[in-house]
Amino acid sequence: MKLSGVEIRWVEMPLRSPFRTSFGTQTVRQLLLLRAVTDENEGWGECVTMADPVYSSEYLEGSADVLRRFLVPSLTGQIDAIAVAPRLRRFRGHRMAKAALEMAVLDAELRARGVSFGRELGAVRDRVPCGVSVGIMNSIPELLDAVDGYLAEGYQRIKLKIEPGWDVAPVRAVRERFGDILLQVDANTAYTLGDARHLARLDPFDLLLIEQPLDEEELLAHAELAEVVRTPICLDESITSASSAADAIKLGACQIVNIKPGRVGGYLEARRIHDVCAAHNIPVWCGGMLETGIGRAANVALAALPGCTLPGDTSASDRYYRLDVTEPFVLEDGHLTVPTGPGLGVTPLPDVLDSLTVKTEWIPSS
Ligand code: OSB
Ligand code: MG
Repeated sequence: MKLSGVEIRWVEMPLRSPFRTSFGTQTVRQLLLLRAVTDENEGWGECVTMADPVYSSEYLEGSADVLRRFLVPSLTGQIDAIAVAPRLRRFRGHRMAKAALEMAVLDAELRARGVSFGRELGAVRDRVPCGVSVGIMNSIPELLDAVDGYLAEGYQRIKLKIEPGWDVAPVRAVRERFGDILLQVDANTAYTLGDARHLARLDPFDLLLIEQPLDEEELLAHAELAEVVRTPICLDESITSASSAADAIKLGACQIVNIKPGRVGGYLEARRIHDVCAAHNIPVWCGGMLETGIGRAANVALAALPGCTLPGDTSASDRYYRLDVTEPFVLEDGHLTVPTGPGLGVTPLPDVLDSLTVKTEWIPSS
């Protein structure tokens, strides 16, 4: 396959409600959609960087810049998806930008071959159970209302964003009000090892896991924290590759892994992390970055792998957006259906995509 170039679209999607985490409040999801044009087919990719470098060091304009100046121009001559990461390896970091480019090339290739993402990645289910990530709220009653609504819609697992000052009380309130639901928390690095005793106060609430309590570089501290708290530790930000996942497991820094394809450089590396974790009996689940229907299609395929034994942050389109760029993903009986068409199995609706696009740029690959 030969790549002629990539069209980057700056897309702005108003969120239905503000999403507050320990790293800030999102009201509009600004992201890049990539359209790879090859001699065989077109393929779509989604770059999950946030506008600001607050979740990880990557950010939207940085991704656009590295794609324009270094990544896309490296994909000259014959190229297939498996060769993308090796070609881009000499450029350090920028995993989300690399992931988006590999995704677009993989989609083009799979569409040409008539193979779906699910089949290519090794999906073993035709639908996946879904969880929902609930942001920090202004008050406990407001939180209980939000959780109540999501449970009524059928979500099978609730994840609460926490930070110092918003942890034990909201967890207790949700546990007391809703009883025996699947419940977990995500701190997005908001704590230090000095908070270990405080975090152990979450133990009585039988959480499935606590996600990324400490800084992304603090693997040893996570292992020490695991000696103090009973709640299983799950890593998100710290896991950037199959090799870092293997290290974290060996160190005892995590008992569960959140896999986000963007964070780890692509869906092919995401599958390797899945395999490493499966070999160590470490449960994994598919995380989310407030994706559009493009990223969601691929995430739902990943979530259908055999080792994804916990519900993921793969919520329906209407949890995020009034208008998605694809036909909406709709929750049915707490599940989303894994697309079966070639490649992602979905494409952006041209008029909707145009209405959400604020800028377009064509990057030739040579
Ligand atoms: O830490 O999992 C996270 C969203 C943006 C950045 C980081 C995270 C999240 C979420 C939302 O928790 C997951 C989703 O529903 O897409
Ligand atoms: Mg997280």
